[in-house]
Amino acid sequence: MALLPILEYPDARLKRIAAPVTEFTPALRKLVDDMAETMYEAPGIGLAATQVDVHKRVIVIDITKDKSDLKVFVNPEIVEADGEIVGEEGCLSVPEYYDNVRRAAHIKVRAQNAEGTPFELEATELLAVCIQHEMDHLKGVVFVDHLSQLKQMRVKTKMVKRHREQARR
Ligand code: GNR
Ligand code: NI
Repeated sequence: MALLPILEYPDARLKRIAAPVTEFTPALRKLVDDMAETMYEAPGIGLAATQVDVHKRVIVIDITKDKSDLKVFVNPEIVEADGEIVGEEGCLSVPEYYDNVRRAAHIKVRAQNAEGTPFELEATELLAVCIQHEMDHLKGVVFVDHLSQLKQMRVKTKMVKRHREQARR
């Protein structure tokens, strides 16, 4: 297993569109393992391959406190969505910034696991929010892209400052 570096906003690579996974190989298993380790270490409740500069449709999620329910979604598609929920989101690619985002309250997702076996899952609340947040990453969308232009400018300024300070250390 290995920890993978996480891209930070406004890195242009976070805008890339992930390609569908076509081959379920040991390399895919390793990617999933490394992404899970990276998510747990961060710590975060989800991670999209885009965030570790791998532009494939792969997501890992575990919203439990005790790391007891790792969910892997390969080639996820939302097949049903209804209702609205507004919740505060954060992102490992936008450290130390949190803001409210509107999402569908209830979704049905169709995906494959790391072995390629298809499954469907219904989700509400935090799990639904997290799946939508991760699926946005696969489309090159970061949660701050849902905020006003003014807020986006402020977040960019804050991140550029953060990266400048990191470079001086
Ligand atoms: O760790 C994370 N927490 C979180 C909280 C509210 C809504 C979404 C998330 S996902 C985030 C990890 C991350 O950046 N995934 O892409
Ligand atoms: Ni994120």
